[in-house]
Amino acid sequence: MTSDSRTRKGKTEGYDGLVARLDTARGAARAAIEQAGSAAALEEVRVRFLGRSGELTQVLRGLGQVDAALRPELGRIANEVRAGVEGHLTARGLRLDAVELSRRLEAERVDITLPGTTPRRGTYHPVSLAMADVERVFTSMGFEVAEGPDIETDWYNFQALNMPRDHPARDMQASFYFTADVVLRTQTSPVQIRYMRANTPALPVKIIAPGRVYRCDDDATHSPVFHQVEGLVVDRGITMGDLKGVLDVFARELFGPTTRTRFRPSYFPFTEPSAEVDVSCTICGGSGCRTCKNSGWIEILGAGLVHPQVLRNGGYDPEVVSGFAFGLGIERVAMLRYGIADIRLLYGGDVRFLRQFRPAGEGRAQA
Ligand code: 2U9
Repeated sequence: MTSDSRTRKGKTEGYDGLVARLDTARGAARAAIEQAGSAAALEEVRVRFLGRSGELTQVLRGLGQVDAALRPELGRIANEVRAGVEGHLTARGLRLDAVELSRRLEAERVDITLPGTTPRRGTYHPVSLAMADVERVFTSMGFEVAEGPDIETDWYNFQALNMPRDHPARDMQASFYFTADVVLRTQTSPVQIRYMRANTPALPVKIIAPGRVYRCDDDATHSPVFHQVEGLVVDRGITMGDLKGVLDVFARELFGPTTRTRFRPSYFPFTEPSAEVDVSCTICGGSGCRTCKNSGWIEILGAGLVHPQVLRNGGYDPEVVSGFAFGLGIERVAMLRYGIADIRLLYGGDVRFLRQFRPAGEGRAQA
């Protein structure tokens, strides 16, 4: 036997042996694939046969030993086996996925016939409801909403409104001071001063200033923190008649179309003349009851024509323009509207009280 024929024979045996090994590997792979019961097990099978040191890969490595003439045929067979194994792996994988999906669908089945849990809805605070109502009425008459800081300087809160440091009117607004010059605003009037100074000489000024105010007061009808809406109109030729017209519309819109108003003379340092404004009793309509203390009237607003010096402090010339202003406490509106006797109920945080008011976005309050 020549060395050449020995080599040739070896290579020929290599060919047959490799074909046999391919066939065995194909059968073994098919059996292992069918037995794999999970995606992880299937992956192990893939590595075992097709991985870097897998059985099929080993056989393919042996290809180099084979007679060059036989190599293409052997390569074709090897590729066919590999493609077959890959096809089996894919098909088995898809079946396992389907089985897993139906297992999960079964395990996670939702009983859609069960009644759901209704989310508990919040309610608006009665002060927010009253505030929104008051804002709605004035904005419908063309008023713009202006805002400003809760912490004010003494000048904006008092001096610009004709209340110098020793003025007795300051006693009616016992205040929280940070320093001699910095104070928690006792009314929203500084917002209107700021607005005028920022916009002068533009006309008309027609704004409401809603917001939180602070006074050193605490009893059944006074809270140290409460809410006001103040209004200001400045233009050429504004009169007390304009003020009466606006507040009449306001009262009817807020308390109903039969509501009447009554103006009584009063005094405020920032308005001249000044008035206290009553509405016919919202409970008895004017015949007299407990709420109106048998007078038929309920005081709801303060108002007047803006004092010339206050106009000047806002940057407007009182020889050219005039204005009216008014103010009301929102807690008082809420208490009247919902029959609340003690202001402290509004700030006690008792949900049994608060839940009585209408849920967000629903009809009127159930007072
Ligand atoms: C400027 C000029 C004048 C606002 C006004 C009142 C009368 C008033 C009270 C009502 C109940 C305060 O919450 S309350 O205690 N307010 O009586 N407020 S006139 O006058 C202004 C405001 C701004 C520049």
